[in-house]
Amino acid sequence: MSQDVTFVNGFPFIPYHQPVRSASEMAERANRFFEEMSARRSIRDFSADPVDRIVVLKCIETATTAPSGANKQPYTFCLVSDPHLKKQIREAAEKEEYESYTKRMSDEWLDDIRPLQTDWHKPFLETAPYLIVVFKKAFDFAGAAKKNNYYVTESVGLACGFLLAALHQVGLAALTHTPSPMNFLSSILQRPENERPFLLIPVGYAAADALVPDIKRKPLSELLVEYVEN
Ligand code: IYR
Repeated sequence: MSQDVTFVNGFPFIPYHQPVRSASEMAERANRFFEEMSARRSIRDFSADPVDRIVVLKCIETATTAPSGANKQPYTFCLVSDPHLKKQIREAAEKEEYESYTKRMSDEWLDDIRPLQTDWHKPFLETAPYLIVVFKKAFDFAGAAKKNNYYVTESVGLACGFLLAALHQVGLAALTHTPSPMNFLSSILQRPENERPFLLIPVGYAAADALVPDIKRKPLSELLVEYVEN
C-alpha cells in the first residue's frame, strides 16, 4: 500500500478501492443485512455461559472503525468480567434505579416503558459474563495540555451502533443499559476526569427461557421522507 501514497498539501492520501457488486448482489446483501439486523433484540435475561473474550475484543475493535469527529475516536471501552466489579456495579446501579423508578421518573415515562416490564432489579449486571462500559471523552490529554474532541456524543453513539451490530452478527446478545445517573461507573472503574460514562452494555448469551417484549418497529413509511425530482 505504502507505494500508493500521494501527498495532498503535504498530507498522505491513499487510493480507495470500492468493492464492485452487481445490482442483484447489492439487493441481496441489503435484504440479508436487514433480516440479520431486524432479528436483534435487547436482552435482559442472560445465561451465565462463558463467552470467548477474543470474539468480544474483535467486536470492540470493530466498534472503533466507526467514523468519529476529526478521527479522534473519543471513547474508552472498559471490558469487565471480574465478578467483584460486576457485583459492585450491580449494587450501585440498583440503588440509582430504585430511586429512579420510585421517585425520579415521570408517570408518562413509567407508562411508556411498562410494555418492557422492567424494574429496578438488574441481575443481568452479574449474570452476563461481560459488561462493556463505554466512556466518552470530551477531551484528551497530550501531556499536561488538553486536546479537544469534536461531535463526541455522535462519535461514541456511532461506535456503540457498530458494536451492537458486531455483537449481534457473531451471535451474542446485548443490552443498552443506562442506569441514571451513572457517575458511579467512573469511581468503580477508576476512570480519569476526562471520561464520562456513556453506555453500559451487558454481553453474553440469552438465557434458554429468555422472553422479549412483543413490540413492533415502525414501518419505514413513518420514518422516511423522500425528495425526488418531479
Ligand atoms: N434505565 C431504566 C429505565 C428504562 C428507561 C428506558 I427510556 C428504557 O427504554 C428502558 C428502561 C432501566 O434500565 O430499567
